[in-house]
Amino acid sequence: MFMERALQKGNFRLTDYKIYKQQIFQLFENYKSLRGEINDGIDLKSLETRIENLKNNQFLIAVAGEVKAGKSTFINSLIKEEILPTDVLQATNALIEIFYSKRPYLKITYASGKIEVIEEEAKEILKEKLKEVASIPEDYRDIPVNLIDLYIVENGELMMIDDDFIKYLEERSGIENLKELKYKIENYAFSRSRDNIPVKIELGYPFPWEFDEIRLVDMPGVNAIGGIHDISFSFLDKANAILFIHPIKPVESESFKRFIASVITNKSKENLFLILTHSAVFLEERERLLEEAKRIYQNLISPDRIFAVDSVLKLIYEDLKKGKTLEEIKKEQKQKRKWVVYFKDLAEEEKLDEKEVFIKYSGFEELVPALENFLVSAPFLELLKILELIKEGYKEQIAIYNETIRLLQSQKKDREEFLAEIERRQIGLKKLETYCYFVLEEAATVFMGVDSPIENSLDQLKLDYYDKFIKSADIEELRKYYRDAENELNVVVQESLKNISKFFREKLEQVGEQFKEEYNIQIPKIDFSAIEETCKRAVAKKEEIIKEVVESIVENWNFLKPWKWLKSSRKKRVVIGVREVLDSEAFFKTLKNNLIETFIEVVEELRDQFYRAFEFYKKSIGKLLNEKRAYLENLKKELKSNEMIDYEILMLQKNIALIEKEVKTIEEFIERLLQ
Ligand SMILES: Nc1nc2c(ncn2[C@@H]2O[C@H](COP(=O)(O)OP(=O)(O)OP(=O)(O)O)[C@@H](O)[C@H]2O)c(=O)[nH]1
Ligand SMILES: [Mg+2]
Repeated sequence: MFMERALQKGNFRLTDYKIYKQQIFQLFENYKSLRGEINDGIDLKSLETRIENLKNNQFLIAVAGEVKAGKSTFINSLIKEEILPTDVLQATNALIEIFYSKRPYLKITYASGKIEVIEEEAKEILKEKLKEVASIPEDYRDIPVNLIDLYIVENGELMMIDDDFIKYLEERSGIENLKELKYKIENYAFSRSRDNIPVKIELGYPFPWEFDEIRLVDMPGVNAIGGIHDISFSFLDKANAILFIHPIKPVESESFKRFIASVITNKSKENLFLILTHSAVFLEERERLLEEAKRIYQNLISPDRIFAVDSVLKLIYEDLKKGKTLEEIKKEQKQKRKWVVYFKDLAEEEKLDEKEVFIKYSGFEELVPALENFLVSAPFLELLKILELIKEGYKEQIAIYNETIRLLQSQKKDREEFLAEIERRQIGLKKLETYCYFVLEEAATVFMGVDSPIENSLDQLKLDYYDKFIKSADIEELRKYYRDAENELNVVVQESLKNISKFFREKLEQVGEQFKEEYNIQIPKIDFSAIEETCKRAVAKKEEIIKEVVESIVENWNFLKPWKWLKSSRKKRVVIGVREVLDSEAFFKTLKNNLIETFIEVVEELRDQFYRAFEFYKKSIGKLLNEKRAYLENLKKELKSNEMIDYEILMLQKNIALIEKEVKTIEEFIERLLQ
């Protein structure tokens, strides 16, 4: 496709995207009014949905990485506001969503359901509050606070810490000798309750990063041994971009490898960036380390997705832009002090001005455009597709008007001749309809049945994932594979629909030539993209069911209470006593089996849905042909005076002129986008 190719070299910025988006809304309004009641083959409903989706489009950026990698500092430097607390340990279950809001506010949802909202407060107050609820005192760094919190979320307050519980914590966290820290565990656990464990933190702030469509998520740190929690997983799964933050030294990162291998889905890998932070600390080695990272990870992530940055330099740059002097910055914050001193010297050496040196060495000048380009290239492609569709509609409108003009002219010349002409076309259409049914029959034998490509893909998928489910070593892997399977199912559906459309399109084109000569009729345009959308939606019903299942797993993805999951989302009741509950192996086995069963059911039902969607093609084509026949029938019935005919022709020509002007605008627009 030329569009995809043109977009690859793209250099799209979010600001351009916003402008173009606005323009396309206007073009669509024009299209709707010009089109009027005429059916140009473009499915207006489906086009409208696509426009709506563009309107509501949001970009979700997930920022993940190990504890203390510099996630919060990175986000602050990106949004140009030091609002997230840094240098405090982010509570393991508390992820913070940040988005643009004219009025600052902070909303905290606790496990008990209690909601706290702070509005219209100064930055410092929001920051303090965030620190209070979303972080864990450094003292508790050596105990598995996340597991304790999770237990309380599920079971309510802990009344007593016994040996069994400590043993359980040891097993789950991989931390040894927790017994010695019993007092600390007690101190922590007794201070926690559902009322003070946050499950969702949302921060709206008027940060001066221009893009109100962006939502950033500051994720709790992942660690090398364990993976991530389910809330984090669901965010990663939804994210348009995932930024994995890692200090530039040492470049080799076990957590990153594990993150790719068994945490994120295959689909999410396509959205992954590796951001190496603290690059000012190793300024001399920076290039070498960056190259090394590109080499080490070459099989995991494309080199143009790896960046070296220094968030603190970027923060100093933003301070300077806000009018602060280096002296002031130096005094204000200890952590910036030495960089101010060092880079001031460097600026003199390199004859750069103050601002230049900080932004240059921050690395953000490379990262931000690349990130923006990545985020908006998919919506840009959608913009182009919509423009092409509208253009196609217009072209069809012009064809219809021209056909009508010709008919009107012949009506004026010789009425007998005119009637004969219409009848000929009607016969042609009737034949066309019969022919379409032949095509449909042919399609049915190609696309349905035991040996069809769809059946083969579905069977293969079932086999592949059966194997993966069986072999997965822990719940995390199982979760990833289940999502992978779901995504792949989706791909099978989309590919198959595309193939069916292609089949019809080619067949109809062939036959179109023939009919044009013989009957002087144009085959009506069929909006295959809309048919595909509709079918996808019909099939997607199945997908929602998949989602429900996954969500019920996610929600109850808790080793402490496996029976809850088994009861709530499966019909089968598995009774496991409290003791056995801690026997996670048994739980894992049961979970695996249930998952496999569910998956196979899902595939089977999807198949049915898919065949039903196929019927839809039949209906759509039949409907179009009928409409066209009725239109000719009407022309035949109406008796018109010559003046009336002249007037109508004039109006039609006027319409054509208007449409042609609009087509030209669209063509210029497309050209600009592809530049
Ligand atoms: N020089 C330099 N220091 C950085 C950079 N990024 C973070 N830091 C420092 O590293 C420390 C930890 O940064 P945070 O942003 O709190 O790290 P985090 O990943 O959010 O940590 P957790 O939320 O606890 O997992 C802070 O003292 C930051 O000032 C960087 O790019 N360059
Ligand atoms: Mg943090």
